[in-house]
Amino acid sequence: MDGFIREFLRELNFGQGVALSFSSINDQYLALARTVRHYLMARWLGTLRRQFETQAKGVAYLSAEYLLGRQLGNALLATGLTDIVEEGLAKCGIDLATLRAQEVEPGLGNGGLGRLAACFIDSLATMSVPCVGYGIRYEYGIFRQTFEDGRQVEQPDNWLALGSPWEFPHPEAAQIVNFAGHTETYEEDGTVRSRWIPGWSVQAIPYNYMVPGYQNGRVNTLRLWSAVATNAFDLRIFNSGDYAEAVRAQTFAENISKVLYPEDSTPQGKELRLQQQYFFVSASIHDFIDNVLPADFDLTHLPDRVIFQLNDTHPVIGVPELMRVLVDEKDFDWDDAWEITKKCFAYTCHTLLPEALEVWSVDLLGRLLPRHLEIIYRINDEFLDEVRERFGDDELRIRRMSIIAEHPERSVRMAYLATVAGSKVNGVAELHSQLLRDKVLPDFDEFYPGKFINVTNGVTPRRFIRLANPALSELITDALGVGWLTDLERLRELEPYAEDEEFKERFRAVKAHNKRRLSRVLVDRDGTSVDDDHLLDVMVKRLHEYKRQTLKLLHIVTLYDRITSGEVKPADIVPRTFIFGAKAAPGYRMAKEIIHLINAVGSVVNADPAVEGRLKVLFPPNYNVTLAEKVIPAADLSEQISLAGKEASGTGNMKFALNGALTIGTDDGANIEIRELVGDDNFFLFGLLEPEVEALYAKGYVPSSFYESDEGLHRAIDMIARGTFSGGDRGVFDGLVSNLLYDDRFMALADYRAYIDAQDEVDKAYLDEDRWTRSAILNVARTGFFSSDRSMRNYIDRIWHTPPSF
Ligand code: KOT
Repeated sequence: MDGFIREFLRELNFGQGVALSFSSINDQYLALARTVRHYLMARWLGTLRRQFETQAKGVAYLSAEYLLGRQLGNALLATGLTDIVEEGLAKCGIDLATLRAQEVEPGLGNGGLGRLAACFIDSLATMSVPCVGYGIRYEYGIFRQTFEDGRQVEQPDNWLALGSPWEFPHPEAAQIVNFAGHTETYEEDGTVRSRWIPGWSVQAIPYNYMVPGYQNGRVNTLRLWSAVATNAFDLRIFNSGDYAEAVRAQTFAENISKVLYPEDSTPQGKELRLQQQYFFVSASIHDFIDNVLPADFDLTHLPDRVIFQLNDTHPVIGVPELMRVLVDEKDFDWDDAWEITKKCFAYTCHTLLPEALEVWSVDLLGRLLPRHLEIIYRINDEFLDEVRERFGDDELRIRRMSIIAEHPERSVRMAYLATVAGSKVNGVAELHSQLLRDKVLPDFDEFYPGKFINVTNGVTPRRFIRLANPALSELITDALGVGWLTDLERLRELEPYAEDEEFKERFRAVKAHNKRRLSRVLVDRDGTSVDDDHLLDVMVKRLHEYKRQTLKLLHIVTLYDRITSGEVKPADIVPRTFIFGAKAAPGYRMAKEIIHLINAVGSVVNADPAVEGRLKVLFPPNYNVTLAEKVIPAADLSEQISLAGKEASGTGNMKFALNGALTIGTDDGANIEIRELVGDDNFFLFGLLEPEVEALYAKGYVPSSFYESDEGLHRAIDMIARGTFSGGDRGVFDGLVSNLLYDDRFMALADYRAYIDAQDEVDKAYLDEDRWTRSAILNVARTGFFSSDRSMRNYIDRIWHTPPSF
């Protein structure tokens, strides 16, 4: 420990340039972070050296998003230094928790997709599998959400402002990324070839981040790219003397990595977004070839050294990029290049929503990446020839399967390109993978037998159990001993403890402790709190109509109606605190109205003395990974209520179950697998099944008919429409109410009654404390399957074939 104190003080004095007695919390945090990263450095260098020596095959995970969460706690856990550091700091009069709270989390993702990438790289490091994560170092991550009069307001997330001790810039390893210009043909050895004359370029500067394995001496790398103007820009400008133009050009280049697009599952097709995608993918592929492979490497063997995993379609432009590198830069024959490329990519699809499937207009793509468009056309021509060979001139089928869509405008279907190029295509939960094959890409499934597989998502137990829930972790370790954190199926051994009175008592104490901890956090950040004796009912996820936050609201309004109408006495209802956490895409109007309504209902319900404090609605702004780590361990009830067939998987659902919350959920995404594992008695299922949803759409869904025929629903909607939550103003939520009554694309009204009935069952179950605790323990014991270590094992065995390399 003395060694630690010495190093910490040295960082503070010589790194930060301040004496302990004059240092700010931020000084102390930065010095501590740098001290901890010193401990990881030898392991990092060792990992890189061994990787180079063994030349083992590795994963290059390509993702436009990484939602990492805070780094300090995870680094301490990985190194096993937490206790030493805590004691050492205490000797200096410093509280470790205060320094941990100083860290601003890198919010370089929107939600599930970005968080999944972070869980996956954690698991790969912990399993000693070679992996480089590639992405973008956004200067501004996901916006900081505030509320003004209950409405969402977005503030810039300046996460780098106070210094970023976890990153290592490497300007000397910059890559040049070209854009625009034109192509020209030329003749060489009697063959006509094409080459790209780019119009402009930017530099991609890599920033490396450590990805420490859990106490295994291994540290992998996350490499995020930052855009800066090229020297050519500077020179031209210097010479022209036009300083204003110089600065404008610089800004133009640097805009590429300036800000994360805050759309989740609704790509906007903006040019800057395509620039971002090509920027990081091109830099990453070149980086792998130039810096990871030895100088004399024969790229014919590239598939033996790397698999580029495409995290949804955002990096798919990497397919024509690798073709371009091989054919145009490395002189490969087209067919040979295509054989190599097909083996080097695999594609994960994360959605089914038609509006989330990315397409780029040919016009835009051709302007920004003219050579890539040519390559895509040729890939498509050859692919469609193969289709014709198999199925004859079936024009409808050709049109359906073409990578190029003709309507409403000529465009490139990125999911099709990924499917044609990928060695495997995977969905993220059983139902999702099935629907992907049956509904979204059935022609491709028929054409490529065996290409489509399922790998159900997972979450890292290091962050979401051990770090987020130390009290539960201690209880588990007391029962099972060590080792479960890297072998999560061992949680099964907890099953007998579901009948053990002493264990149950301790389990309840853990929940109560976590609720009080959350309450303190909420008091500090928002001046709100959670009551000890309330059932804590939580819905935290992006705001999206398909996720149906509105259905949750209809439940709350119904309970409120039961009280205010005198139907039930407050004392006779189970007291509940509802917590919402949700950001809406800034341009998504309906989502923003729903946020406004949640806050409006909260204001009225929380302030109404008739409720006698039995219901409470909290909506802490700016839900992020840091808040998730406090909210999830405190929850009793996990709301996973998307319309069946719409949520690809969900990963929040897994985090709640692993932390001993019971789920109320539809038959959707990974909920299905959770329910199969925990058993029907320990899960509150409700709602239409996916085929029933399809049948109802087909028959013609009339939401107002449900409103007409269900009194509770009628009354709840009328309360909103009448202005109960808007000071009597009927106009405020009119758009939302009309949408529910006349459109309701995600069938909230159709599922209302089933949902209310299931919630009434929840109340009954909660009153039986013993039964509830038993179910909660069984949820923990039976959901070890959802470790991202298991997901990674599936990818390794079935897609990547990248064994551990020690
Ligand atoms: C975003 C843009 C385009 C296509 C898909 C997305 C997307 C999907 N973003 N997040 N997702 C979520 O990914 C999670 C991880 O697989 C899933 O658990 C979740 O259901 C998706 O909605």
